[in-house]
Amino acid sequence: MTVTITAFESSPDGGKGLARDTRVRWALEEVAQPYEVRLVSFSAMKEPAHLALHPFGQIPTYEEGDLALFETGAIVFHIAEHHAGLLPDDTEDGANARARAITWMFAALNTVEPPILELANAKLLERDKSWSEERLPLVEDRVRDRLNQLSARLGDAEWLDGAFSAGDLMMVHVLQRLKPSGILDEYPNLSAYVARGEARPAYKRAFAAQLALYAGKPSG
Ligand code: GTB
Repeated sequence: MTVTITAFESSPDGGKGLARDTRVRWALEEVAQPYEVRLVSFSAMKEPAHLALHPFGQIPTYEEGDLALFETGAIVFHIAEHHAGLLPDDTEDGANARARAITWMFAALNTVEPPILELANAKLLERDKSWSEERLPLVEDRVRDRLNQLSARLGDAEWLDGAFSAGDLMMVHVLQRLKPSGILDEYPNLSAYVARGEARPAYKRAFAAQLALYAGKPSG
């Protein structure tokens, strides 16, 4: 059945892979599933047709036959559950490892991503406020608190828990958002972890696909 995802018609990052359709593309590439992309403008995202798919008027969405999903966590989990390659097998031996990989997906989205988004918003939306300069170091330190903990857990391991999983996919994409801040460079093992994710052929294909849409075009 054809899978169709939505992405920005015009991406604010000009194709640096930071918009969240990249993590869905990456998951589909990891499990070798073809997909189509429907591009949506910022105004179309807030119109009834798109709101029926995504109640918050965002991208990405995922359609497959009768199924329509939103939220990248749910979408990547769905892909991982239905195709081999992103989660350990649900066998007696693999069940615990599978549960731990899913835990890392939630940790990426619920524990690591929020302070990173807070930093992105502080830089993007609050720079002109009188209190911005005073607040920014506090927000940056909240990111560092999480990265200190994540870095300690990862240590010199290749991936978060054994083989590469949907948990790593999600964590790497969440951490990428920090690159412009320079904070990731303070953590050599996390920088190397992100680089390992980016070196995966599936990631490269996903990145190239979104770059091909936006490179050289004015960002929206
Ligand atoms: N929790 C949702 C999920 O994980 O699916 C969040 C989805 C979301 O934030 N979507 C954003 C969106 O549609 C695009 S990815 N925004 C439009 C809106 O809310 O009106 C966020 C994003 C956008 C741009 C960059 N960038 O240019 O660097 C990075 C990330």
